[in-house]
Amino acid sequence: MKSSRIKLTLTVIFFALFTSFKISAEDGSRLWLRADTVITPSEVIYRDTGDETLLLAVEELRRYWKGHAVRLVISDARDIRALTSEGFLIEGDSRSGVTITSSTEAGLLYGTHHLLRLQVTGETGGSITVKESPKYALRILNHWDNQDDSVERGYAGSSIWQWQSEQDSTVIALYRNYARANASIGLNGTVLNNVNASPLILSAPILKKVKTIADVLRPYHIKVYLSVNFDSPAALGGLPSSDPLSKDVRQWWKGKVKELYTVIPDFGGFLVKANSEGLPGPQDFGRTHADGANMLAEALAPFGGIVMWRAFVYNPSDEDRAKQAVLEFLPLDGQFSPNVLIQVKNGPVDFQPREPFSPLFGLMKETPLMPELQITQEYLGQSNHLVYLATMWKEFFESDTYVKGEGSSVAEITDGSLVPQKLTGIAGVANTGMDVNWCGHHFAQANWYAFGRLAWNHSLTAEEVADEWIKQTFSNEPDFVAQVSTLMLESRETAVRYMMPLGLHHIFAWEHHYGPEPWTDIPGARTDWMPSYYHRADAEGIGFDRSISGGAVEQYATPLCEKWKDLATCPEKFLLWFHHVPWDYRTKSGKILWDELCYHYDEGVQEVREYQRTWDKMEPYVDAERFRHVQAKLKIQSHDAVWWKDACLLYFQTFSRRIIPYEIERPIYDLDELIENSRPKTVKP
Ligand code: GCV
Repeated sequence: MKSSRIKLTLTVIFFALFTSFKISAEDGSRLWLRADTVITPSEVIYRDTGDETLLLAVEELRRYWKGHAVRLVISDARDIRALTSEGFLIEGDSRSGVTITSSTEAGLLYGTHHLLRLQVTGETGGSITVKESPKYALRILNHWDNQDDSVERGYAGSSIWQWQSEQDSTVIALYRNYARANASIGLNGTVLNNVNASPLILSAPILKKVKTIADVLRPYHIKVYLSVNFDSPAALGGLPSSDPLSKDVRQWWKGKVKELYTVIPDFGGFLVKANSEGLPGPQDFGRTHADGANMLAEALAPFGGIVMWRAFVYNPSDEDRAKQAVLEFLPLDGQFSPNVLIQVKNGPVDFQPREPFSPLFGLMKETPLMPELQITQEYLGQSNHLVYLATMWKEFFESDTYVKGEGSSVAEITDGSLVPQKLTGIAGVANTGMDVNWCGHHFAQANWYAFGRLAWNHSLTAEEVADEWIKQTFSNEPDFVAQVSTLMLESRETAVRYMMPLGLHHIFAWEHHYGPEPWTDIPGARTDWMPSYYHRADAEGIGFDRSISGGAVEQYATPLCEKWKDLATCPEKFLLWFHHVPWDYRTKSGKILWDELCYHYDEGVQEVREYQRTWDKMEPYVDAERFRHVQAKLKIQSHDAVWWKDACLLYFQTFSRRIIPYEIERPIYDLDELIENSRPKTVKP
């Protein structure tokens, strides 16, 4: 038996046990769903139509609701009609009874989870009135899982779909737990496989497995989607080409889609990465992204399916990589079929610890855009660093694009509230795997949680989401909540400080994206994968000058473009993103740039050490197992922060030729040794 299978079996046994009686071990497998089952279930009043989603809501309430009776009502009364079909109204009082009303069973399930969340977080004391609809219609996880069970940029073990194993009761139970977790945070879709898709995903044996997954997820109101390889007609179907304008190719896709809907009647649609990082696409046949997307859209439309076509495209060329998505997609605005969304990463490069928003948001006015966020921490310490991403996502949602005047935030543009959209959606690259705690780091669960909560309601604050998560996952103890919440809320800025302060970006080891390698320059490899392409350090200064005429800054609307173009008004968090800045440039603090950089790196290091001290004080509030696990991870993070600081400062010092301006701590590592080894020998993740 493979070790992941053994782990899976143990996890499932664990799940089975905790639903029947309280156990004290805490390995994180229960996620934020840790409420104890009630001994005497409350009354749940509902009309039994046999609907599976409704019955799930009933079961949740019977198991976990501690208040008076709950009534579940399907209604299309006027106040309910004002909600979207997944919306709900909760009214009542936990002592005299609560009613959850929605126009659909899915809404009742979401309302149920909302009510239970209020109970665990201690907010069901008085009368309750909550009326909610999700901000985005499609709230989807993207799994970068491969059929061999590996996960691209996955740091929590092998694929939870367990493609290589039989889908026995153990595997099915795991799917169920996954679906329940997603439903509890308001998600409603999942793309099962990697965007670097194998054509085999559409082969009959795999579709059989996909059907099983879809059947398990359906009652939880989670639709299944697949990433497809654009060359499937040739690679899988044996056609001479995959040209989207070929009649045979179109027919092949129609046949395949029909086959899919025969087995999965509510199949969601396709996610496509095309003509990107070496993958096939319509441009291989002299066609456009619109030709490719519309061909698939035509096949899916009769069944209500959609296409999510990714805008993550760049080619090795003289054009700045940050500009390329706009150059390729803006000319196609208005040419996409109504059931196509363009899925756009939050920033114009690639999920960096900090990026300005992608300028496609706002520029593409005739096409629904679906933000793509990355929950898995590819560039943020993977599953070793504690980095709470809600603050980063809030920064993105709240970014003002100015395309409709001041107050045109990315969130309001994409959710259809400012500019009506035919479709609205948001995607998050999942961080789940077969690790017993699902995400590798207990605190990485918070990012899965936060993605769901913000996809449902992006106007929640990062703090509100953190508090909810802490209370459900760990403890309601006010001191614990306050201290851990502060730590989480600062953690992203800390990571920016010790990794890439002041707008630096993409200076990672180019293969694994874990640690710093600002020096890497591999002859013959793509320049736009090399750190030197991004930091451009030289004797004069550092940073990527995107403020030149025709530079990436010009893809932003007035007044952002002018503000960011001018070194004096560019926010310092984006300084080296948009400008090549002299080492002796005076920053707002009065320090020269070199010193400012040095202090940022050091602050990052000191902050992680502070997190270690804070966490050590939390021992009384946390079970020993999770306490030690987080403590060990923080130790790695603390080492890594020093590694980042030393590697970057010692390397950039070879250009700046200035001294590190403090005595707090001299570099621990040696530059030659760092360059020789991809990571310091002392640290084992
Ligand atoms: C799935 C980055 C990642 C790749 C990823 C790609 C994408 O380049 O490093 O692993 O591929 O983005 O989003 O398509």
